[in-house]
Amino acid sequence: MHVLSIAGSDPSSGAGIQGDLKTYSALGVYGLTVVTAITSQNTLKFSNVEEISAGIIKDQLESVLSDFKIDAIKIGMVYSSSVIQAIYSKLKGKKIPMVLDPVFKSTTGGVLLQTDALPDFKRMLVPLAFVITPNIMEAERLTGMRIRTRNDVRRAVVQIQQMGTKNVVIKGGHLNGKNVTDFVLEGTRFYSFSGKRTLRTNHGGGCSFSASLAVSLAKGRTLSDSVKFAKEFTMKSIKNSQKVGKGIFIVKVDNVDKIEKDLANAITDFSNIKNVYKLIPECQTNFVFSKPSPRSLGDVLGVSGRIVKTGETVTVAGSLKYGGSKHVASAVLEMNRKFPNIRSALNVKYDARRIRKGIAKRFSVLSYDRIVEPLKTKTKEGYTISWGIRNAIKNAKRPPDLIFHKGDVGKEPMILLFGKEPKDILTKLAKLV
Ligand code: PXL
Repeated sequence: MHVLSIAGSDPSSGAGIQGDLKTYSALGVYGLTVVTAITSQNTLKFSNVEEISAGIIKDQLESVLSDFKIDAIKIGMVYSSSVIQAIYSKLKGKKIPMVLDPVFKSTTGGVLLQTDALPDFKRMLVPLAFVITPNIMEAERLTGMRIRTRNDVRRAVVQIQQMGTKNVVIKGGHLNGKNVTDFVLEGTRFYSFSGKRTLRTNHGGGCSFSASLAVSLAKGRTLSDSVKFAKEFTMKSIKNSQKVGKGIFIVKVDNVDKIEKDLANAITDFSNIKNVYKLIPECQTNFVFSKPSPRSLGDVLGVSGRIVKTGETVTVAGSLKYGGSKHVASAVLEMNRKFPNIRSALNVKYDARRIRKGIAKRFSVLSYDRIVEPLKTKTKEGYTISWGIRNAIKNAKRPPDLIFHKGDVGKEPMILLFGKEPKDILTKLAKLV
């Protein structure tokens, strides 16, 4: 998964390009960057800024757009009309979901958008955006309205949407109240999310919100799920913010879901194995990781569209979802009942040489025979694998590393690898190939 940030450089690494990259790493996606301006600032003061020329902005965009499949774009600090026009010329007509974060002023007071650039910002960038994410002050500048009440917000989101964006999120942190409410206009639906206020002036919160929102949209989640996710991610990063320099605190981003981060990293490593396509069976591959003590498929994270063979490479089709896998996840559920430490599994193409290698490496190797499966489970979709695993481990004293079966009429033989975490499975796999 690749997410592109078009934003300014912040040498204190709390916000801007550097902050975005930290968010992308924390969430297990690959971050690409196009730098629009270089600021000089620290946690005490904003001292200077210089924009990047339109030519180099277009070249940077060309470089990333021509090489990578980009799943979402976040636009942050754009500073000048010339930068805005360069971005617009390369992105207009592109069908990539864009999150536009209107950053006008830094936490320490620096100018991040020149006053005379606001009309081009509204005219060119807002219509490109799938969603725009102003805070109250930024929404006031975009609309020219004073925003103090929920009713004001309601009028402002409509006015901003009329500038051409599909959806609007107004971050309500600067409105008075015990709670912080974020407001969403999704198409014609207006709704809000409230959460406890974290009282701490911080640097980087806005960027971590828009960057994590872009990640979630890249993964194919709905806008409302993505806003909820970004809000939780950002609240946590503000709560964990640290005094790194002498002035204001800098947010500390961390993945809300370590299970997802570990699985996403392992899938990236799996996809990069040399000749990995030879490991993919006809029914394709899934790689799953469950929560501790899973009760149902909904507790097991997997790839919703599987990892599929595409010529001599593989493609991760779909996104990581709890409940995203049926078969491999059923195997983990069954295994976990007897061996609670085992929470991850991967299926790969059957090859007798791989079984022999596993045995030679002293793996615990078990198998089951689909031919002797009772009709009762055979005819129930999704039950075969649970039956098979249950049978294979019936007399096992220690958890198996590998379980295989040799198929049945019309059923492909298969190897399943098991481990405590996804990275254990990759270690085992490396010994088989
Ligand atoms: O948080 C907004 C922001 C974005 N980009 C850069 C910044 C800031 C805030 O200081 O410096 C480069």
